[in-house]
Amino acid sequence: MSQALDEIKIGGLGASRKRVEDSRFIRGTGNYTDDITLPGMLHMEILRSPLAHARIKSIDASRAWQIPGVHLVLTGEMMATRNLAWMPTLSYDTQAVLATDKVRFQGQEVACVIADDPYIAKDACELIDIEYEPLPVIVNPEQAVADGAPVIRDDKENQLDNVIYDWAVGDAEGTGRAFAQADKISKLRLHYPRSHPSPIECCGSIADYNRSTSKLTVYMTTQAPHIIRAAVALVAELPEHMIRIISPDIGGGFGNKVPVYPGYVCSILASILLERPVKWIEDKSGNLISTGFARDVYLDGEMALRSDGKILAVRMHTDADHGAFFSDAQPSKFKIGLMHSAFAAYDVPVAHLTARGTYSNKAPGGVAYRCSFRVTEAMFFQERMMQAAADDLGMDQAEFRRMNFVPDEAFPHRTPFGFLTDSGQYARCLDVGLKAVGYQDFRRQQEEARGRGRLLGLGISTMTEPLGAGNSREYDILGIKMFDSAELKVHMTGKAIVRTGARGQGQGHETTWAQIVSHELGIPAEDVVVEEGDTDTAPFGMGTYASRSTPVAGAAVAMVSRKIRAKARRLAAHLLEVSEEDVEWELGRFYIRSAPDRGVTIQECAMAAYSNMPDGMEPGLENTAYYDPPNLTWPFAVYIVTVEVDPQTGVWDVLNMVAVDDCGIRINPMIVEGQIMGGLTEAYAVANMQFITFDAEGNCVGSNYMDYLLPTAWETPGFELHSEVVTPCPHHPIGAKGIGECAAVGGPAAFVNAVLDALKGTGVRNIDMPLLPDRVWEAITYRRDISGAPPVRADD
Ligand code: MCN
Ligand code: CUN
Repeated sequence: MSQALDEIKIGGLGASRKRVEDSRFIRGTGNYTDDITLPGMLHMEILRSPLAHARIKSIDASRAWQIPGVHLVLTGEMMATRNLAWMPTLSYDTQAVLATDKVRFQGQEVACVIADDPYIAKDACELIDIEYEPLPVIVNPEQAVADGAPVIRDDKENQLDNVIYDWAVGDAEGTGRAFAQADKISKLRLHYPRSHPSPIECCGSIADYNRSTSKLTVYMTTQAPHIIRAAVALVAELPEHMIRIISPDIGGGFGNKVPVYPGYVCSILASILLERPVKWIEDKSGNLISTGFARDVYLDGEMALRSDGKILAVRMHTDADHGAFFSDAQPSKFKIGLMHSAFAAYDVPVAHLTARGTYSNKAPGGVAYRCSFRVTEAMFFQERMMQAAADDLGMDQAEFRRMNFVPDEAFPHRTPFGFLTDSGQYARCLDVGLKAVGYQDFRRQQEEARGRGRLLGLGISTMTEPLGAGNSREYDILGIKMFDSAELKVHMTGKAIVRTGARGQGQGHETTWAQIVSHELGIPAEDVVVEEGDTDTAPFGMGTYASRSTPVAGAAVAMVSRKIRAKARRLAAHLLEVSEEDVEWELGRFYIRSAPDRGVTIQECAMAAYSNMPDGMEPGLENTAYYDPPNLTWPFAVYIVTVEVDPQTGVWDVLNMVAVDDCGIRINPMIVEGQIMGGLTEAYAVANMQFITFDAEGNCVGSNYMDYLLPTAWETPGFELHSEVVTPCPHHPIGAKGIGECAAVGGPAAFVNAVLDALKGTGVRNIDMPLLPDRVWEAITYRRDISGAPPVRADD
């Protein structure tokens, strides 16, 4: 008789285990970078540029040096003597650490003061005298390529204009032929505005250089500690084994903590120069105006359609505004990230995408804020185009999508831009969503309400997203191939520690990695501790972003557990005195095939690994696995929103929101739901209220949390989540796909589509996000098409 353990009871796959990390988070006993105090620690503050574009004529720091308690003032000139005034970016560009020649965006780092406390440092910053000569400012792609535009990156030898790249993918000729045969062509111009991840904890670091050991330890808010170690070794030319990067608890990452920021570099250099620990903690406005913006992409989209609704071809041109430095942290060889994941879920025979990236006098943009590298923009454009096309054809929104979906039996499917999607049940997800929202009923109500002057709307959005960067053939960061790792040490009493090369920022890795070990070995999840984020102890890995942890590091956890199980089987055979071939496995236990009640538990095997191993066997029960995924994982989701718009005020309320997510096997259903709710909340905020842009002088408008609103429980609508569609990932060891970003990626279009559906019949074609009430009202009342970022384009 089977004596297998009950997997849910021991906290294995599918158990909604409470998050173990929350015990410290909700008690306020987490250990964040700013909680760490080292003996003799000094504090660093950054002086930022008030101007968006100006030549630096002089910097005089003499008054700052005289303040008691000031230990060091760093300027670009001093950084230059160490070859550190500029640093390489992850996109093969360069970025100023501290400005030398010019400032190129408002908020750019110009100098740093290191002092006994942060207040002295801040006061001293204000005493640094800088003479600027203002230059003309560029705040959008149109201005960037206009005749006579000033060249922002005149520091680069061959950069004679503001264009970073011109990139194309797909089949231009074939697309042209398909457009020539179309019954209808549907066009749309859109802007996905800048948005900011705005994690609760800002960026920060404590660099601690110890001359007597030559060791540099840096505590920092990074999503990818090993990459930082490599960067410090290569850029600062320090020996890699003498660098230890530790990411303590992180108060939200959301992509904001992937890039390397000047503050990190300056604190490291300051610590080396002063031989004391130097702490830098970014303040809120510094974080909001200068670090890791996302999006800011314009689209010109066209769809060639047959009159029965079949999509014949898609043409897209995107203009991306990258700000002053091209510092996207994206590990693909593609210039505009994975923008060409657009239309992956639809059977589009041929497509062509051109993408141009330009510099502007704005903070560096292009961080992947809860999306795998431009996928958010891709899915938003796709789903807005789908809605416009259905409307142009006079077709039902749901029907139009269904008839163009890639069918279940067509996987693996080659997308029009060359990706290979792995699996999915798209139509089924749509059906579940439509049923949940009461689609036909709502359409009737909508008609009826319209008769009485009330505007109801329903928006559909779908998304599929390439999650899990690598594989190593196509993805690398500055030449380092993308893969990930896990190390598992099973102690003699059967308790274990697992470490990975990922680094969670709140996603629950400490809970879910233990569940994978549980599933593979039958060790109760509570007996497995998870540790991430210390380069001296964790195996080499590429960190956490692009929802790659489950697809890659999670897979490595499964694979290392299997290595451990293989060794345990040999130990079991030895304990049971039979040959290995006669040993069977069931959860938590090996037994003799011919005598099933004679068996040994995994814990007994663990003890034997240290006390009773067979002759010739290496002692211990530990191993490491590196996992190079064969493909990306492709989760799918359908989001449906219903709204009511008040035509008098432009205010819109969400009536209902239904989410159907298929991320394959769910390790922890509760955590997955938490991820989806978080993502939908962010999607709602971006669509409804978050407004951050730049005026003609390059001043950041909305650079505070009075204007850039963070959604609270008060304004966030309720979400109805559905989990009944499960398509296991065919190439992942436990069938899981990533989930961390899906809702933030697919969500925005559902809200916008719903509002525009409500306005159908008023002649309004488009309103770009955020759909603030005044913009909605303006569209209804006289504009019909509200596009672009408001202050810049208000006169067009
Ligand atoms: N999970 C699961 N079953 C699956 C898929 C995932 O149980 N089939 C669990 C995982 O084990 C993990 C969580 O869900 O605990 C998210 O897993 P995954 O989709 O692999 O994403 P990552 O762990 O790689 O997280 C990155 C992703 C990104 S890129 C952003 S941005 C984002 C997000 O996660 N930032 C977050 N969610 C966040 N959530 C919090 N609280 N804080 C952030 O900064
Ligand atoms: Cu895509 S933002 Mo997350 O990758 O850290």
